[in-house]
Amino acid sequence: MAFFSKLKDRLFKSSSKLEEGLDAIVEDGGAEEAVAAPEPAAAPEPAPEPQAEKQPEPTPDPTPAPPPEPVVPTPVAEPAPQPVATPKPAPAPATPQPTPAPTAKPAPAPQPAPTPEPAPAAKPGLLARLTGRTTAPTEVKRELDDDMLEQLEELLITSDMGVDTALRVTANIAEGRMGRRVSSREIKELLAGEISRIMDTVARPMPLYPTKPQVVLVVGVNGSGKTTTIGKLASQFRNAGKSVVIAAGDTFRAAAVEQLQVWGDRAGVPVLTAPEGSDPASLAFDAMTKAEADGADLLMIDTAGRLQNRQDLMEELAKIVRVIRKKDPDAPHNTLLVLDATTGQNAISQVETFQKLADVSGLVMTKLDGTAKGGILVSLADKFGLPIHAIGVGEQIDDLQPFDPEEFAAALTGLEKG
Ligand SMILES: Nc1nc2c(ncn2[C@@H]2O[C@H](COP(=O)(O)OP(=O)(O)OP(=O)(O)O)[C@@H](O)[C@H]2O)c(=O)[nH]1
Ligand SMILES: [Mg+2]
Repeated sequence: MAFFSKLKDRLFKSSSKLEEGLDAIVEDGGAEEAVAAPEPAAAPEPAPEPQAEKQPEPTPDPTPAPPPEPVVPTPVAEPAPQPVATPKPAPAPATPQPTPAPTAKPAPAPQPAPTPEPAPAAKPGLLARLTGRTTAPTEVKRELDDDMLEQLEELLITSDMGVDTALRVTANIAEGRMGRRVSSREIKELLAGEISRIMDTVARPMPLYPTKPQVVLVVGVNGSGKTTTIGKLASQFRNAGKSVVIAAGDTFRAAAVEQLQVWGDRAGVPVLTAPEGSDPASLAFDAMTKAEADGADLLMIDTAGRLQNRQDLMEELAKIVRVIRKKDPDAPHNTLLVLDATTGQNAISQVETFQKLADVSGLVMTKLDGTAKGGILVSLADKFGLPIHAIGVGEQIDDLQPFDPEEFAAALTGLEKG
């Protein structure tokens, strides 16, 4: 319950955009029908006649949005040690509960003025409206045809799902259903099913190994959320009973060290620093030595944000990796690439670039709150298959959640569970 409503709440921009788009597609060319017993597939009908003047019927779900609930921090990975190189299976997420209709129904898309020709199908609805009784609930359905599929593809592409993924998802939805009349809820369910199928294989928490210290190198372009994510992760690992050390490998900016120290204080984790402008690789080496001496479970190394076109910075990252390997040839044991969801399709080229430079082992997608580009995650999962360890849904310490494909798909499509 808590998890789903929070994600839905946070993903509001994405979901409302997709949700509204899907509703509009079904409305556009759809016709209101009485909600009947499950229809037999494909009752081929002539082009649906515009019906007598209709007021958009309010759907009977004016449930107010639930109040924001306190965050339940869920460790991204389980503390129990695992044999090296065996990724842990996902820990059971805080059992999400179906949450009823958190959003108001968006206004239906404007419809062309219909001709006042009474359609036979409208009878019960019309009667009900005249008598003020709503004995026969109705819903809009549209025939799944090429036009509708094209609109669906476009919508998915604008939600940053990427052309290839959008085409494949749409084709899967179409398969065996052409000519069938579908409601917007059905389309949302089909879409959510496709999305969660793609995402299922990549939803994996960061694996933990018995190695001490397990070195976690955190990389990404400027401002993607590396430092914040380290703070959040350190806090979760610490709560799960791990001893954590953070190395402020961003020696590029003095403010970066201060920022990390603030996060270290919040998480209750020591932060190792070096003077501004000093060599981050030698800081990383010193941090390894210290973490070893302290018997720390995890060493998280923050790095300076780098532009993909800054060759010197990119080389610096490679040097950090070389140097820590002198201490432990298997390090870093995890290389997390932090991506900002608001950058949309640009995330694709970031993954490609960082994969060349470092052995990226998993992704964290930040800023999924407040973006209309949540579809990028589907595109990344489809294209690279890299594990998605966690998602950032806010700036606070608890705003990092394990990635749950079903919840994500439901939140993204605006599917109301329950
Ligand atoms: N809304 C939201 N903001 C986030 C999230 N994660 C990080 N931020 C914000 O994004 C901004 C940049 O985050 P940082 O953690 O400093 O990013 P960084 O990658 O370390 O940046 P550089 O060190 O400059 O490369 C900060 O204002 C964070 O509060 C998130 O999940 N949601
Ligand atoms: Mg930073």
